[in-house]
Amino acid sequence: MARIYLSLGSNLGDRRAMLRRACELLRREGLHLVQASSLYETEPVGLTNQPAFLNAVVEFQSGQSPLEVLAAVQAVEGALGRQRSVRWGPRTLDVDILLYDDLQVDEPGLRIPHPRMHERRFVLVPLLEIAPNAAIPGIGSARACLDALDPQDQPVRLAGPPFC
Ligand code: GSY
Repeated sequence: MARIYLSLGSNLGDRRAMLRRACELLRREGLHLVQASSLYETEPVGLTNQPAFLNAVVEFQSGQSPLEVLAAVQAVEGALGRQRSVRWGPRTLDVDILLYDDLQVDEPGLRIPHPRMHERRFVLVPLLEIAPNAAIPGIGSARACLDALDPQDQPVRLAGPPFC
């Protein structure tokens, strides 16, 4: 069984319900929930002129391969009506595969670890809440990555842990 960390984000519609439902649907796709972080409200990164996000990180275990996990994630995003007309823009649901054991994957459509996770406070804060010793293969300790970021736009904890 692999240990898999997913990042969930939403900034359109009923954001909290969206993330909880995503968690439920991921379980139905055969991913076994191990633990979930708190729910955080975070300032948008990238395109800043858009609504605030809700973000969380969830740890799952699964015997599925990375590509099978990607298919499960995409099925859940599709089921929850992910709409993205603008790159970096608002979305009902975004699920990113952060870590899959200590594997490094670089295939069309799938890079693990997620290539920008080490510079995203909205990922690192919830990740470290449930995995304080997390390491990002090829980069180093997640804690050191967080400590290296500018201390601005701190995520605000809204609920949990766990949020789902
Ligand atoms: O890649 C995830 C989507 N996303 C987010 C997000 O989930 N949270 C925040 N705070 N900013 C974001 N910008 C993008 S793109």
